[in-house]
Amino acid sequence: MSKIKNELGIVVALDTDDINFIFDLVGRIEAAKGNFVLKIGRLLEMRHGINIISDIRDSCNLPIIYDGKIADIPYISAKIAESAYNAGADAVIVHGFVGADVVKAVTDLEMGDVIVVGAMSHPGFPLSHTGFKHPANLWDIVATVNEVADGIVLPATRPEVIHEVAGMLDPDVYIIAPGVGAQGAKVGDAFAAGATYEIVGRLITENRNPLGMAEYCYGCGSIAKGNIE
Ligand code: BMP
Repeated sequence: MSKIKNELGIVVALDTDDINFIFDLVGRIEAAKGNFVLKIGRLLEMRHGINIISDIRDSCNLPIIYDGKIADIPYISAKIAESAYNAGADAVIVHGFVGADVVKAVTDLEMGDVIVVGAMSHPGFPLSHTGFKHPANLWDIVATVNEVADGIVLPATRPEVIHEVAGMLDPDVYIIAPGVGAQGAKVGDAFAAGATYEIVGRLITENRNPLGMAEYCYGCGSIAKGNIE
C-alpha cells in the first residue's frame, strides 16, 4: 500500500530559501483541514543539505516527497533514493525517460513510494510529433508505473495529457500535477482532468497568506471533484 494517500490533496512544493518561513508554514499546514503533502526538491537540498529532509521530518507528521528527479543508472539511482528514504522521505520522484530498469531498481528497495515523471509542465518539454501531445515514450512509462510504481507526475499545464493518461492507469496509481499558478494552469484544472494531487509552489510560498492559499487550493480540488462536505 502506498504511503501517500491515493485521495485528493495538495502537494506543497517547498522551493524557498527561507527556512524559518518553511518551518512556520509546515506547522500551520499540519494543523489545517485537508490532505497536504510536502515536496522537498533539489533547491532546498543544494542549499541546506540532505539534513533538511530529516529536519522537516522531525518537525511534523505530514508525508514528505523527495523530488530529486532521479535520473541516473539503476545502481546510482537506487543509492540516491535510499539516502532520501533514510533521511525520512516517504516517497521519491524518479524520471521515467531513463527506463524501466531505473524505476525498478528504486521500487526494489521497498522503502517507500516511487513516483515517476511521465511528462513535464514547462513549455519546452519535448512532445511527440505524431499529433499526440505527449512524449513518444509516455506509454512505456505508463506501463512501468502500472507494473511497479505508486504515482506519476503529469503536467497541470497540459490537462489533456492528464485526461488521456488517467484512463490508462491502474486505479491504485495516483497522479500528481505541477504547473499550477506561477506556470499558468488554473487551480482545479488538473483535478478536473483526473489528477489526484495538484503540486503548488510559488502560488502558496509567495502569497501574503500562504496557509489561506493552500486551503483555497484544497477547496478548489473538492469542488472540481464534486465532493464538498
Ligand atoms: P511552482 O508551483 O512554483 O511553479 O512549482 C512547481 C514545482 O513542481 C517545482 O517544485 C518544480 O520542481 C515541480 N515540477 C514542475 O514544475 N514541473 C514538472 O514537470 C515537474 C515538477 O516536479
